Amino acid sequence: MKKVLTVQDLSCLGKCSLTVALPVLSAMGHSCSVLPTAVLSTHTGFPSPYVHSLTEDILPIADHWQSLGTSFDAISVGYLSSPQQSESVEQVLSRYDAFTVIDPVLGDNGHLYSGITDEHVKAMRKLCTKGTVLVPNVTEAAMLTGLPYHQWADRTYLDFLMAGMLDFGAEGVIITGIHWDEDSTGFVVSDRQNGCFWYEAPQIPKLIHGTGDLFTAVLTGAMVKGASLWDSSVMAAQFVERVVDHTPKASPFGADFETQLPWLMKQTQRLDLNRE
Ligand code: PXL
Repeated sequence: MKKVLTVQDLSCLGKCSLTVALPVLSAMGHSCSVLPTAVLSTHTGFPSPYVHSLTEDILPIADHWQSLGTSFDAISVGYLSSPQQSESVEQVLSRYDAFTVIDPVLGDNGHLYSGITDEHVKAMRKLCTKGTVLVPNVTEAAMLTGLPYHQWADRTYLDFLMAGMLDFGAEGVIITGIHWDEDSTGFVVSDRQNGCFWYEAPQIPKLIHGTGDLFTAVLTGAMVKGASLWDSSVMAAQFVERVVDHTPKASPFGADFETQLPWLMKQTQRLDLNRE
């Protein structure tokens, strides 16, 4: 079993972050540990959530783990509730020789999430230099690279976004949530050896919270098993497509991903068989 640590918030209602990463990584057969960055009553897509940041708790938790001689094969980092947390998370990452996936959670659809400041964006730029793989959406890639946000992506624009993201030094970058046109969505992947690959699928017009977190969880779970960046991204995208398809309507309460865990387990078994 691979050991995976996931660093992100616990939003108590409205499935996202830890409440989706844990079940997904467990279903993929990984032993999962958590480092919560904050406890929120709901994610910040609901009005006025109660937010309790765990900024002061991150390092004491990591110190205890260090005294136990822990190790992780992979670490995934998601939502941080303050810019100061990026310093502590950076320190945690430096203690482990682990494959690191960073989803620089900052915003979507051209806007920062409620509570995310310019200082937070700056701190996230620094943290991004520590990732093996970065998984921003188009909005986050624009914020991080300082390029303007374009709702409709063309390949020249995405080439610029991708080049800017690769400048942070990661081995691979996936830019998610691309709107190619009214009817199609997808992502672009680039790793330094194999160049750029584009993925396109029919757009399902439903805004559902937490789909980016589901994508990153599956991607991390597949990559830590040794699957390529491209194969892992396709598996993650297909899982999210199925989940959105099986969620009855747009909802801030999150996606009905639970119904698709058997599919994910079957795909994971195929991955394991291919690698034997
Ligand atoms: O799904 C991204 C996310 C994670 N965590 C919190 C959020 C959001 C997006 O709104 O508010 C707390």
